[in-house]
Amino acid sequence: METQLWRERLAPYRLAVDELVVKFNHVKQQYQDARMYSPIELVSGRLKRVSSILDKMRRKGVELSQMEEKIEDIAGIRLICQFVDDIDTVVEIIRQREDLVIKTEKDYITKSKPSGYRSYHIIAYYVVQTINGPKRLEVEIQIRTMAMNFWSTIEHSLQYKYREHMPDDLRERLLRAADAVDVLDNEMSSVRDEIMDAQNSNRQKATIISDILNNIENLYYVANEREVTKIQNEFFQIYRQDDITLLKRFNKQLDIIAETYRAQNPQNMQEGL
Ligand code: 0O2
Repeated sequence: METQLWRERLAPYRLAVDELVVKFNHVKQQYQDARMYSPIELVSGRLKRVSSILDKMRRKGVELSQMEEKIEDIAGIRLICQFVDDIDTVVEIIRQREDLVIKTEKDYITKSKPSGYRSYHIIAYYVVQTINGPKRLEVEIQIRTMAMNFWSTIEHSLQYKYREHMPDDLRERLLRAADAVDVLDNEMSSVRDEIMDAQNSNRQKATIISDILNNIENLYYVANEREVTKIQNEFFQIYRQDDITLLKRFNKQLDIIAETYRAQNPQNMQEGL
């Protein structure tokens, strides 16, 4: 196939990758906007390289004409989670989506591959709009934890380097490392509540601080400069104490001050104050 033809044939897959990366990032964003924990930590996507497609076709004895139906991972999306339990949540999110129709699911987490590889794979149908009309194609979605991703990225590079000739001792070490990843994921799951508490309180603190700064900025428009400077200095003092209860209380006081000004000068107040 000519380079140009490859480009044309792969273009819808590139579009699918681009669209799904945006969509899954939006899922993450929606959780964050709702101040909820997002089961998706990171989203990435890739179009399989032509050389990798050809390699896989050769390995599986696939003809060029069968490429689209037999090579399921030309468009690949990877969803990285913090905890193993998040994987089930993400799988459920995908099952519920109307733009993805699941063809197959492969659970390499309950039963890892002989190499030690762990990940959850979904092959799904997805429709993209092209100038020639809608095109339904297959995408592979890999869902795994950060630890699993670390292992598989390293192992993938080594596989690439050694092909079928990976030295036995290296294979053994990778298997041991895969076990260590499993232990790490389980350990992290067992302290999940504590980690999530810490992350929640960090998020909460960041939100309060941004509310306070927003309030102070808005007061600049309506209060006199001396008063705002005094409020600002007070904020810095409270901020240094690193106490979320004090920050919350201070923010409430600012709300009351802002409310008073809003009642006095409704036309001067910025939206949101
Ligand atoms: P690349 O370079 O990532 O694109 P099957 O017929 O179902 O047995 P298939 O189609 O290879 O075989 O499906 P499988 O086994 O679910 O693998 C799909 C992809 O998962 C692979 O694509 C890899 O990305 C990843 N994967 C599977 N096994 C391993 C493994 O042992 N180690 C690592 N690091 N990744 C793995 P490709 O085309 O093989 O590779």
